[in-house]
Amino acid sequence: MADVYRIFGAELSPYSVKVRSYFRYKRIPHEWVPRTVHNQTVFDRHAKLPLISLVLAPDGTAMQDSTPIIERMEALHPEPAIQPPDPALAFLSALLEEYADEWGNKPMFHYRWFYEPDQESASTRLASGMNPEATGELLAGIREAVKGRMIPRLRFVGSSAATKDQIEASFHRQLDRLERHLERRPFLFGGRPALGDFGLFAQLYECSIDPTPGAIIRARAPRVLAWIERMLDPAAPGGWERWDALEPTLLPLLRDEVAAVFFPWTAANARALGSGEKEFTLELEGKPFTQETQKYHAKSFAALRARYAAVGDRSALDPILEGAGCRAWLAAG
Ligand SMILES: N[C@@H](CCC(=O)N[C@@H](CS)C(=O)NCC(=O)O)C(=O)O
Repeated sequence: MADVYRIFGAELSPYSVKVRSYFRYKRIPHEWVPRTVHNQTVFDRHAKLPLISLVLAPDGTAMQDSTPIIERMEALHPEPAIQPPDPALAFLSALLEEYADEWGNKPMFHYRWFYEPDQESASTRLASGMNPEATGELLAGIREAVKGRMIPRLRFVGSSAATKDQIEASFHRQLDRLERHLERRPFLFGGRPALGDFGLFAQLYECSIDPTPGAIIRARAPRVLAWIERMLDPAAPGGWERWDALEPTLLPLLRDEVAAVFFPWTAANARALGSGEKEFTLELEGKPFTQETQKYHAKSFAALRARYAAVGDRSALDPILEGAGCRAWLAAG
């Protein structure tokens, strides 16, 4: 048994990188274990789901799913805090994490598996990551198998020729809003990283290491790129900011992405799941957006609503959510 936490993950897995940055920030002794064919047995023994990351604690406890992993570790390692002390800002940070995990994953997955140069690049890195000794024809075969598995999964995130413009417009908007916001601060809520930073950076880090979205980030969002690099091993040089300082550039991200895209999509997914529909369509940017209903997302959305309901005094939070067009989505039955 190891005497430090072991994070089984991959450089190409946003949720793994998110957990790794969290452990680094907290200075929790850990070992990053690239998931390969060589650790299949130990992985299968501990993983309930075939998903990375998998964290094994020194006492053998296995943890999966990045948000609950972070929540559990927070109880043991509360310092440095990853949530602003202001409950309104702490909720916004959790909201941005949810947006990133559930919607921010779409552009990431879309760019990686929709365009050929990205397919080639990602499948090569995934194949050799899982099979470090494979070369030549063996590696080529594994790479084809990876593509054969991942490309059809585009439909799970709703990416298709019909929806690519909506997904890409959202990516550009997200980058532009973030670029403005990060002009004046190193992290989303000021001088130190919050939960929202860990979630959001991880999806964008993956974009930054893929050819097509990486070129877009380099061309139009240098501050976002610098923040992504900071978030790989974050330090906490400064303090938290107040809402009135954050508002001018954080509100546009909440309004134009979280309220305009993420919540309508979330609500449509939850409705479809409730009525047992396998697929749902909603209008985004004046065009239909169709995708398969996602179970996991409805669960995490319910957790977000419960978090909202648990905020004791919402007198500061509600006007912010109202102004951003987010409140009705959280409060509704
Ligand atoms: N909600 C989970 C998602 C984990 C997840 O989707 N992991 C992906 C990689 S990023 C995975 O392991 N996919 C299975 C596969 O590719 O076989 C979390 O936050 O950890």
